[in-house]
Amino acid sequence: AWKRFQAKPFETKDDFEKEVVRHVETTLARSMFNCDETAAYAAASLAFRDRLITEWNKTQQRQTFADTKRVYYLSLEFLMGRALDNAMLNVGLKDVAKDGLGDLGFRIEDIIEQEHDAALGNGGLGRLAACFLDSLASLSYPAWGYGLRYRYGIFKQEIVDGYQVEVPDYWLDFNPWEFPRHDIAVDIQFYGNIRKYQDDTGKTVVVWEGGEIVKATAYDVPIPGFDTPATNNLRLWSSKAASGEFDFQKFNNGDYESSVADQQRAETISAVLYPNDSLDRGKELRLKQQYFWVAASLYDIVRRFKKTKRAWGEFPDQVAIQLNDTHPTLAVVELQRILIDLEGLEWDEAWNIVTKTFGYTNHTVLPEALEKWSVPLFQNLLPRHLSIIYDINQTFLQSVERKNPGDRDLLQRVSIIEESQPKMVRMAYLAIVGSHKVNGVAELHSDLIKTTIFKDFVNIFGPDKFTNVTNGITPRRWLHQANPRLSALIASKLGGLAFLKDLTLLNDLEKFADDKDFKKDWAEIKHANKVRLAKHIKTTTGVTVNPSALFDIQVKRIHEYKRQQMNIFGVIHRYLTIKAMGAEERKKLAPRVSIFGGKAAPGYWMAKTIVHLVNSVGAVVNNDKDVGDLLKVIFLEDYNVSKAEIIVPASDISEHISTAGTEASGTSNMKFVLNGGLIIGTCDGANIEITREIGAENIFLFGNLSEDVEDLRHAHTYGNRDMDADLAKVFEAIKGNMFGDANSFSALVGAVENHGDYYLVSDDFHSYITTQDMVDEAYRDQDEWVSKTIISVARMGFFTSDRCINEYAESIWNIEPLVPETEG
Ligand code: DL6
Repeated sequence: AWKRFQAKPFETKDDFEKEVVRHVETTLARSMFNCDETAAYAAASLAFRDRLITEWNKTQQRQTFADTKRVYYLSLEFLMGRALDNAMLNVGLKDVAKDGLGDLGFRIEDIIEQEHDAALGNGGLGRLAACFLDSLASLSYPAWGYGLRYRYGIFKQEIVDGYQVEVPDYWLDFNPWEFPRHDIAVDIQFYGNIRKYQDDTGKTVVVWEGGEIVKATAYDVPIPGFDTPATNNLRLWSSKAASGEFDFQKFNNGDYESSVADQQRAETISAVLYPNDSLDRGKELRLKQQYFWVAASLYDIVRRFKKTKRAWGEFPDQVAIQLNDTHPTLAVVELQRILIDLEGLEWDEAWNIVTKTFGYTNHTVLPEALEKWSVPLFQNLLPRHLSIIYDINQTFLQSVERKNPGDRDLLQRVSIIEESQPKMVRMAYLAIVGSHKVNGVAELHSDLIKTTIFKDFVNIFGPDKFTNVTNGITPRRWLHQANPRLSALIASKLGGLAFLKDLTLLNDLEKFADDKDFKKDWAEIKHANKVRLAKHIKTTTGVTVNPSALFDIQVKRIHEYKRQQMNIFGVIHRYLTIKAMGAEERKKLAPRVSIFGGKAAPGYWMAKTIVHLVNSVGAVVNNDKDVGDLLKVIFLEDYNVSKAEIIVPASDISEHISTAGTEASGTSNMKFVLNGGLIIGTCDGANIEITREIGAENIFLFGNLSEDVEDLRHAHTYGNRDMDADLAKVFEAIKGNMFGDANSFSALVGAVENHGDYYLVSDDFHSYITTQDMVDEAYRDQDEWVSKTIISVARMGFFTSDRCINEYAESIWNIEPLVPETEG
């Protein structure tokens, strides 16, 4: 009977309007007479959230009844961006919402703009997780994401006098997209001691007792699939004091401050996202976050499994858990602890279940990013887990020893415990030993991890344990949402939006690469996107840029390995070249706008110096009347997902210029090409596969190859070396205070001149600037350029995150989609 009363999702404009009005008047307790854009955003979001929750409930019921295997994606970062636009598009009701909001007196664009980005991530790793959630739902895979509900996401970046200043990102003031689940709370233990005793049967029992308890409460975020009712769940944990309240005794005694201390200490755990994307600092709070999150998630996963009343041996048939980098590796230990300490399984049986359950994705070869935790810190915070890690290590090393008798070096190299002072737990090794599959995120990267950092493990476990899943991006957000006009133009030629779910259909666009009318429309859309970005630049920086100039964009986290310093040195070289040119020569130059954006980790001084140099160069160049429109240099403040949606569709060329072998994959390279921009890049990460797919004639590759990097570095250290002549002139200009006090930039120059040039800036500089000249040359032939961009888009089908998810599902998780009956 209850089915008759089930909520019915709105489908029409009138029903949508009714829902908006209902939410304004009841949920928000406001009158429609004073409904401003903030309230309209809130009400529209709540209307869509209700709609998603109805489908979310059905999806969960369907999965429970089907009793099917689920995948759990454990990621400390989910860089989701905005939800309203995405929800409207994924359920196919954006036009309905647009008309409905129009009737109520609002422009949909203004309403979308009200939303605060959910910025629970640093960069590539977190955004990949967000794309994966979209694909998992769109493909109807039974899947959950598990993460932390940070009160403060990645900091907001302000540029003050050319310097980066960090401002807290308090994004939770009003978040209509989350559902607090006060009924789902888990007690998480820290510190304490372990006690061993023998039970009546003589079996050794270990108990972890004492210490402190913190409560994890769940907040659910519905994840709508595109063009399917399937709606998955992202569960984010928030920390609270276990008692839930402050200490009344202390309060009554007038000790107000310390009465809330426990509560505050507990809440600190989920308070902030650590802002480092490629550096491990080994802080206790970070380890606390990691354990808090994996323990709560595993409790939830195990509870769900136990409801099925299956035998433990069936756990890996019902549950796949993917470790997004090493951050959730403690889950391996926690599951082993649950099985042996709480469920009474024997070690080997438990370990067999654990290793069949987990898969581990590596996202970097940078040594400074590989997590290690000091043993004393571990011992204090998680004593039982440390003892289990020792047991895992012992069993593992014994098996290595059996196969490689007497090779003590090998044992030391692969030990999960590093014999340093203090001893350290190597989390990547623990993740490898505890998983049945390990994957890198692009072909070159997956090859490199097998031949460098994880080489010994390939010999021990055999090559089959190591695999590659090249990254991808969701075309729903990164084409349809970010570039609606291009998506519509493509749809008009391909007979609809089916390409958004099968991106290889883009192939058919290739036949329009020489179609005059199509090319005109294509170019007009690019120009309109550049006009939109130019407006954004004007509003945020005050600088006027010419939308007909070549837009050259590098937006990503600021890091020496990504080489924004090489880009700005190249810009200075261009500036000096222009200054030295006569009027006739200048006429031949394509005007260029060099656009940078990205955050530097707050403690990463070199990266902050790069930001400062870009701004200082901009201050000089943009005010040099002699140069005018020929060159402008822009730094866009506070790069984030919603800004990327404006920036990415507006590029002519984008830069992906990491030192070969350092960028695991990159994903913005894919976004830019999919939006009709060409790229200049090194033979690194996914650039290599992009080249293979779109053709070498459609990409500007330059620089040394990864196999030469080691020799070059060796030569820097031990040989005589001449600085690239053009780069030397750039350095002279910097040292001559052309861009302000040279001392501010001496570390950047010194890193190349005197400190080994680890990132090979000088080695690659000549080929970089000559390739940039080729870009100028190619851009002059607009007709040919537009054809290249169309052909490139047509060949980007491989880089959808749907393809990645299907690969993970088949080769790592062994799960099947559970397609709702309403779908084909
Ligand atoms: O796999 C997603 C993304 C890759 O595309 C980037 O190349 C890689 O740098 C990034 N890795 C991280 C984590 N650590 N580091 N460095 O964000 O992952």
